[in-house]
Amino acid sequence: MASGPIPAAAPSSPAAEKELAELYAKFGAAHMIPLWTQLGELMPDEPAPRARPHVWRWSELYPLAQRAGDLVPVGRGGERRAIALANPGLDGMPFVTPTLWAAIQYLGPHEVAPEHRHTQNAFRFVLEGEGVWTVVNNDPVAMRRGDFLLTPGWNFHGHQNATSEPMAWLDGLDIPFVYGNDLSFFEYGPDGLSDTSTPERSRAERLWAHPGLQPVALLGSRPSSPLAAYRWEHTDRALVEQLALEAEGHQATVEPGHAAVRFSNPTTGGDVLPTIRADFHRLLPGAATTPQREVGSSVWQVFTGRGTAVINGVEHPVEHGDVFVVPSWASYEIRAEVGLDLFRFTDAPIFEALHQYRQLTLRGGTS
Ligand code: GTQ
Ligand code: FE2
Repeated sequence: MASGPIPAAAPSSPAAEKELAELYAKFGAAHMIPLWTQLGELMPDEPAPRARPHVWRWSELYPLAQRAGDLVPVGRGGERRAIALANPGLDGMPFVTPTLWAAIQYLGPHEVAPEHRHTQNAFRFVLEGEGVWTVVNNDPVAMRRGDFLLTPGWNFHGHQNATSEPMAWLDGLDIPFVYGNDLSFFEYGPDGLSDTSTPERSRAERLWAHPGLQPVALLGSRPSSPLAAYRWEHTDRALVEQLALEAEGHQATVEPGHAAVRFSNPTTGGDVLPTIRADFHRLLPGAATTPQREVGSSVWQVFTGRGTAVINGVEHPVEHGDVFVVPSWASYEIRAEVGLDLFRFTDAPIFEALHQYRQLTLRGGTS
């Protein structure tokens, strides 16, 4: 760490300097560090994240994942052909932010990723393609374009590509949070999948995917959503309706031309996972989000369209599949050039639960 300012009462005579140097040496030997040399670094006036704003281009991510599909087998041990997006500010760790993991996972024709479970919470978001079933807690869940799928911590899960076409998707997990706090437990499941059937609808959806209706046999709040799949047709329809209602003069959108939905846990109305928030945004051509800052970090993926992510005043053009990261307290704003659909996930539930959450709307611009 950089050393901070010398305290006002620092002595100046050569003898005093020598005594002071000896004191610092003894601090070091005794594994002690004085606060006054660290204050600016440890307790900045406002968040000074090491994570950097960054954009990963789908046009670069996908071909590299494809190449991994050709060269690297998937199976027991490595478990997944998942390639993490590594934030350039995080010392070469495979972390997109200090709390979040984002990876592109690729499964070739008829490949199987074996079952395991871990305390890390996970989701999948499908940019394009179909044909993989993720088996969560013995329940096969189809993965298709635009779907948002959950794998809450400690559920056994594996994936199966039941088709002759490859499929890739975005994984999000709280791996860095669990790693940084030494909370990881992991267990292999049996080889192969517990259920190789390929139903249209999972048991989780048959139980939980009826708007506003909870099965009475299973009432009670749960820390993670029991709804394993949030289908694109529902997300899309909700956004279409918000924009239609806005056009009819009703209050339905976040701001003019910006519709958004939060994926939520039907047993609580809260976030889908204890550590991860996820939502989906639609901007009409020319629309923009209000510039703001929030603590914690977020990761966005462009689903369709084209626009600009302005992060800390820097304009990043983004399009289909591009992933970008907004570090803690960075100012950000999203502008749609053409109609723009975006998926986003954040670590906000962690910081809301700990009463550390803060957000600031910047009406006068992003500077
Ligand atoms: O699909 O089970 O990207 O366990 C990282 C860890 C995916 C998975 C990742 C995992 C998985
Ligand atoms: Fe996993």
